[in-house]
Amino acid sequence: MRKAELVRNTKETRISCRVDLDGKGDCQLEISVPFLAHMLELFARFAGIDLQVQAEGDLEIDIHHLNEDLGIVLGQALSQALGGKEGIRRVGFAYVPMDEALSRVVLDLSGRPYLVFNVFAFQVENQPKDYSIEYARQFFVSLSSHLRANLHIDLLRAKDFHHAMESVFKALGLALAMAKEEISDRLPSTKGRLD
Ligand SMILES: [Mn+2]
Repeated sequence: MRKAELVRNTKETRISCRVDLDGKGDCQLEISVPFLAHMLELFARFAGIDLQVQAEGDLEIDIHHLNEDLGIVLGQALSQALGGKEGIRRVGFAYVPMDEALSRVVLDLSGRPYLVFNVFAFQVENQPKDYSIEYARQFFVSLSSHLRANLHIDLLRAKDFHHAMESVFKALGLALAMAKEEISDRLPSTKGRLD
């Protein structure tokens, strides 16, 4: 059963998360950053994982803590659900467009956290006040660190911010769908462990 359940409460945020890697992409998200909830719903659907998240935090300051901590909790939950990673493909990649925007995400569930994030504010227009390219970068720093994954995110072209972010989160989901697939009975490492 590739499932995990996590609760993380701090003085800044309160987050609970349940994930089923072999689900159907069903989501129940109560996240007080609606834009990020929308992106995580797309991610889960494209990844084929069931995701339940309840998250609230000190938004009277700004979304910084909740955004970062959501990346931490989601990364930890996915990592826990992946377990020993026996039999998975381990690497996944995807290109996903959204109208004029096109993103490529390449993911290796290697146990070695490393983020390459080639998404830049100058590439997009219509950045909303409540989210930004920099917030997205901080979310993916947390996610890659706690998923212990090598994550390369490239926004190849775009104009509209919302389209750009949708293409990134969908491509991440599709890359994870490929990487988490169980294709053998062996650990996908010549080293003998993935941590
Ligand atoms: Mn949308």
